[in-house]
Amino acid sequence: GQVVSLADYRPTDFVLERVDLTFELDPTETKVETRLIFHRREGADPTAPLVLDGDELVLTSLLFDQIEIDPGRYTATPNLLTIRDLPAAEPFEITITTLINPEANTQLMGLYRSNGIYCTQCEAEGFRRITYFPDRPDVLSVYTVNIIADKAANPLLLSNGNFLGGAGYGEGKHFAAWFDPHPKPSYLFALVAGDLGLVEDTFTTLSGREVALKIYVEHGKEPRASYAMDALKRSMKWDEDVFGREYDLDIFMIVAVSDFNMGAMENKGLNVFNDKYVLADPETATDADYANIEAIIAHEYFHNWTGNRITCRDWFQLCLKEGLTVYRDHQFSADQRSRAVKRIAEVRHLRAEQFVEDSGPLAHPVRPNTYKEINNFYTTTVYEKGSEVTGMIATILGPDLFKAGMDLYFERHDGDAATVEDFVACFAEVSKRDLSQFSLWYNQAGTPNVTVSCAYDVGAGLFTVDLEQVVPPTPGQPNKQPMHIPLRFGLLSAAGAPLAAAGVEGGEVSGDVLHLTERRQTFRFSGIAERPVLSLNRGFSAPVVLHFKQDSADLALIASHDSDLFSRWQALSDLALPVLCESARQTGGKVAAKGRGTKAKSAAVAADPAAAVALTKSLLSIVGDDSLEPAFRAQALALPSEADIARELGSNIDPDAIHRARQALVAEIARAGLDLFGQLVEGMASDAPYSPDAASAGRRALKNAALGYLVQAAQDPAKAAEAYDKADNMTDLSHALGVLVTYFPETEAAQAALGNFQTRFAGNALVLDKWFSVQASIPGDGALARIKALMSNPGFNPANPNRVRALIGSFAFSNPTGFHRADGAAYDFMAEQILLIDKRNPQLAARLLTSMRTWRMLEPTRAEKAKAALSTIEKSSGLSNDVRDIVERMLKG
Ligand code: DPP
Ligand code: ZN
Repeated sequence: GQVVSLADYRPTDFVLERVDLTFELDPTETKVETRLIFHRREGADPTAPLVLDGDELVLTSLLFDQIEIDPGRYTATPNLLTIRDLPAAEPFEITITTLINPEANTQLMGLYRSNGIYCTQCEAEGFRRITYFPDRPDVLSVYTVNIIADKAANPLLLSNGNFLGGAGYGEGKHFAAWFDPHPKPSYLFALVAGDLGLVEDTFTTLSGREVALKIYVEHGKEPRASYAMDALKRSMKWDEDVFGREYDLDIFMIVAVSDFNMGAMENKGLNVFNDKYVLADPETATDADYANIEAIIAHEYFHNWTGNRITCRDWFQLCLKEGLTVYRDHQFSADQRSRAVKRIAEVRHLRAEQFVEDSGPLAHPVRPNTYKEINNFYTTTVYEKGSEVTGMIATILGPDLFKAGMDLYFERHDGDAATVEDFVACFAEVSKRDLSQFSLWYNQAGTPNVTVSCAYDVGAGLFTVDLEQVVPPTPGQPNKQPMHIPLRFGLLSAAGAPLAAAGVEGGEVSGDVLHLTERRQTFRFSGIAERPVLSLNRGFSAPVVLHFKQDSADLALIASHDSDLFSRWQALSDLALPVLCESARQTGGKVAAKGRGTKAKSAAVAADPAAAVALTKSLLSIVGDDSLEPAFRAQALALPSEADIARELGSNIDPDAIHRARQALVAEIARAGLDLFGQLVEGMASDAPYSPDAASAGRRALKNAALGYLVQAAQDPAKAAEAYDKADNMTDLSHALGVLVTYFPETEAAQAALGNFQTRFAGNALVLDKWFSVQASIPGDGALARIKALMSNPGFNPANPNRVRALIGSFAFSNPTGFHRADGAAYDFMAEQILLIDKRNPQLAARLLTSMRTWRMLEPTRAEKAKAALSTIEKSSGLSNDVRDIVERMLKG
C-alpha cells in the first residue's frame, strides 16, 4: 500500500456541484448511474485531468455532457477513472454507469447484502466501491438518489435526506426518490432497501418542528427497539439543552442490520446500526447492552453536528469528529447515569485499550501524520484519547469558556470540512490562551509518565510537589517535547478533610487544576498547617500514568475520604496493583502445575502484607458502605484486571502467573468478606420487575459481584447454579452462567447451564454470542480446543462479524491464559484464522490481529512464538492492505 501524508494535502482541482444517483438494485448485478456536475476550481491548473477513485469497479458507460465520451479522453481501471481535456471554467456533466455485485461483497464496505437487506457502509472509502467518485471528505455536495427495485422483496427504499416521492416502475418494480439538501461528503451516503419492521415516534425540536423518528428492524423484533427509540429522544433533547444543537431534517431513520463491521454509522438522516446496538429487552439484553445502546445511539446522533454539519477536511482529522463525539456521548451518559461510575468505566477502558496501543508498535498520534490504510485508524487512540484531549480543553478553560468555544466552532465552521487547528483556534480565541503547547496532545503519541514526589516542611508550613514528565518514544517519534498536562488535585488532612493553601508558587494553579507544562516543575503550597495527603489527577483529568509512591496509609485515606469518587476508586486500585504485581513476579515462571493455588495465595499476601491488609480493609469498608451508590461499590469489587496487571508489569509477561496472582487475591478478599458478600447478595436482590435504569443496574452489579466472590470462597458452583435458575433477566442469567463456566467449567452444573442457555436462546444470534463469548473466555490451556469445537457449532457463522468477534475475538482479547498458552499453539491458530478471514473481510481480520500488539511485552518464549506466527502472516501472499499494514507495523523495529 501507498503511504498517504498529511503534509501532501491539497484541495481538489474540481468542485462537485451536485450528485444524482440512480440504483437499479439486483442482488448480483446492481446498476448504478451517477451524474456528477463539476466545475474547475478557480486558480486550478486548467489542464489538470479529473481523477476519480474506484475500488473493484466495472465501468459500463461514460458520458460527457450526455454524450458518449471519446475513448481517447479517459482511462479506466477498477481503481481509477481519469478523464482529460475538460473545460477550463464552465460546468460540465459526467455520467458514469457501473455494475456491482452486492451479494459478493463480503468486505461489508460499499453496497452489500445483510440477511437479504441491501445496505451500505461508505466510511471511510466505501463509496468508491459503488461508483467512481472524488471519494474524500472535503468534497461536499448535495445528493439526489433514485432507487429502483423489486417491490415484493423490497417494499422499503431508503436514502439520506427527505423523501421526494415514489411510484410503480413496471414489471413488479417500484422506485423511490430522496433528496438531501445538506451538502455532504460521500462517506455519509447511505442506501437501504428490503423488507423490515418499523417502530415510529416523533420529536419536537426546540424551535417547535416535528421530526419523524423511524427505527427499522427485522420483522418481529419491533418490541426490542423501544429502548433505542427512548435513547434517541433523550439524545436529541440533551444536545439541545447542553450544546444548543437542533436536528435539521424532517425525518431521522435508524436501520438495524446483522452484518456490520463497526458499531454503527452516522449517515446523514439514515443511521445504519449493528443490530447488537439497537435490540434489547430484559430477557435478551444485559445492563451493559442497554448502556451501550444508549451510548451508541447518542454517539451517532451527535455526529449530526460533530461530523456531518462540520466534517473533516481529510482522514488525518478523524479525531475532530470521533474524539469530540465520544466526548459528547460520554457527557451524555454521565448525565443520564452516575457521572463518577461512568468515569471509572471510561478510564478502565482507556487504560485497557488505549494505553496498551499507545505503548506498543501500533502507537500513533491522536492525529496521525501518515497512514497506509485509513481503516486501521479507527482506533482507541483516535476515539478515546481524542475524547480525553477534548475533555482536557474543557478542564483548562472551565465550563463557560468551553461552551463559548464550542458555540464559536459550530457557528464558524458549519458546512465546512474542518481541521484540528480550526477547532483548537476557537478555544484559543474565546479564552485568549495560547494553546500551541496543548496541541502537542494531537501530534505526539505515547502516554506521558508523570513522576511525583512530595515533601512537607512543618516549620515553614510548606508543601512541595515535584513533578517530572516524560513522554516515551513511539514509532517515528523518538524525541518528545513536554506537554501541557492539567491535573485536578486536592490536599487532605489526616482526618480526610480538605486543606487549603494560602498561596502557591512554581506554576499555574487555577482553582483545583494544576498545570504541568515544564519537563520538571516544582509547586510550593504555603500556609499548610499539617502534613497533607495529595490527591492527584482527580477525575482522571489527564490521560497520563502517575508514578507516585504513596504509602498504604495515604492511599487508604484517599480511598475512604476523598471528595472525588474517582480518586477513591483509583486509590484502591493503587493499593491492589503493587500487591498483584509482586505476587505475579514471585510466582512467574517457576511454579509447577501442581499446587499453584496454595503457593499463589501465600504469595499475594506475602508480597506486601501491609498493603494487602490495607487494601482488604479499605475495599471491604467501601463495599459495605450503604451511603455509597451500589454501582460504585461494584466497581471497587472489580479489582484490577489481568490486563491491568500486565500493563503495570510492562515486560516479561507471564499471563499464567498474573492469573494466579489475581485469583489468589480474589480468594483472599472473598474469605475476608464472606459475611458482607452474603448480605449483599440478599440485600441487593429485588422483586421489582426489571428496569434498565442506572440505579437498578448498579444494585444488580453489586449483587452479582458479591455473588462471584461468594461462589469462589465456597469453591462450590451451587450458589451460581441457584442464581442461574432464579434469574429473571439476562443480566443475572449471563452473570451466573459466566461464574459457573469460568470457575467450574467441567462441572455438571456448568454444562447443564450451557445446554439450557443454548436451547433457550436457539435462533437468537445476539444472545448466542454471549454463549460463545463466555466459553471462549474460560481461562487455561483447554481454551483452544474449545474454540475449535465451537467453530463447528451450527450457530457459528464465519461471515458475520458479531459471531466472529464473540468467539475468536473474545478468545484473543479477553482470555490471556488461553490465548497466550506457553506452547504458542493459539498464536498459530490465530494466524490461520486471520488469513482465512482476510480473504473475506480485511477490516475484521486486521482488527482481530491487533490482539497480538502486546507481543513484545511477553516473556521471551511466548514472544518468540508470537513473532513466528506474525511472520507467517507477513510472508503470506495476497494479504489485504489492512492486514499487511498492521502486521508490518507490529513486526517493525
Ligand atoms: N460509525 C463510526 C462511528 O460513529 C465511524 N464514524 O464512530
Ligand atoms: Zn463516531
